Amino acid sequence: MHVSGMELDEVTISRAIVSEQSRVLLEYLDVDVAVVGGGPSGLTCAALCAENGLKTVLIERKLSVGGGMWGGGMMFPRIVVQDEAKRLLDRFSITSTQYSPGYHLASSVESVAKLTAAACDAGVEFLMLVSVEDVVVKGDGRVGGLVINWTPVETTGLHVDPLTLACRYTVDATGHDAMIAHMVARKGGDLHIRGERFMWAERAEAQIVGHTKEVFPGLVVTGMAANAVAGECRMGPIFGGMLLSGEAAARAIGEALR
Ligand code: 48F
Repeated sequence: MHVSGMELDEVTISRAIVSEQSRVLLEYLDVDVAVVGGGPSGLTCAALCAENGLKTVLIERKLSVGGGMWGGGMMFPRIVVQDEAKRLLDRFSITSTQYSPGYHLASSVESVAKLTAAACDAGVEFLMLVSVEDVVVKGDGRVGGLVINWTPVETTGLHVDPLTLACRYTVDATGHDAMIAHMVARKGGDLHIRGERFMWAERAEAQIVGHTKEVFPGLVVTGMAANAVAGECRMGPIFGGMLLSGEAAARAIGEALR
């Protein structure tokens, strides 16, 4: 096959991919912010950190970002956002319509796409199919790095040692499981995880920004991870709190690193 009279060489294609991603991986082994989890809160946080000029990497264990947003509510690909967060839909150019006063409807597919596009435009780098399996905590008592491995290594149980990256701040955006917070607590870090509570959308949404904070030196929690650590309720397919929490996490890190 000829494109513009040029012969395509498979090895050149391979070399381009491997050399560029190797360069990116080397460059991003030392970052300002490592966001773990590419759901709505993680994408929002990463996009805003990068917009603030911070070198930001987003680590996602799956093949695609978006987390629990794609599925909307029970696979109906629509999400609801309340008045308080409507400005964030607008900020990311996500189309919405008012369903009834205070309830704004958006497509979950468009929401994931536009949050992801904003993160890309801001300069976030993505490590896909990579799982965080542990944290680095040294004498200063801070989470100063993350231990990463390919997700298929984890899922197949292969005995392959991981690699490590350094970060000034880690964001636990891993959703309901609050994976990073659990890693810290399990290994003896002074972090008490209260565990997520019942469905109560009004309460969960009202409290989530308050729960978005540095819960252990160097570790900020956002999204459902923030509510899980705080012993707060869940909210189902209303997503305003996820966007507001991602924004609050980026703000907290920006202030801490200023
Ligand atoms: O679950 P998720 O979408 O987190 P979120 O931003 O949003 C929660 C909502 O989707 C929904 C809700 C809102 O009403 O309740 O559930 O808090 O996205 C979490 C992402 O983290 C990835 C996971 O694959 C998902 O995409 N993840 C989880 N553990 C790891 C990870 C890990 N150890 N390493 C890398 N990525």
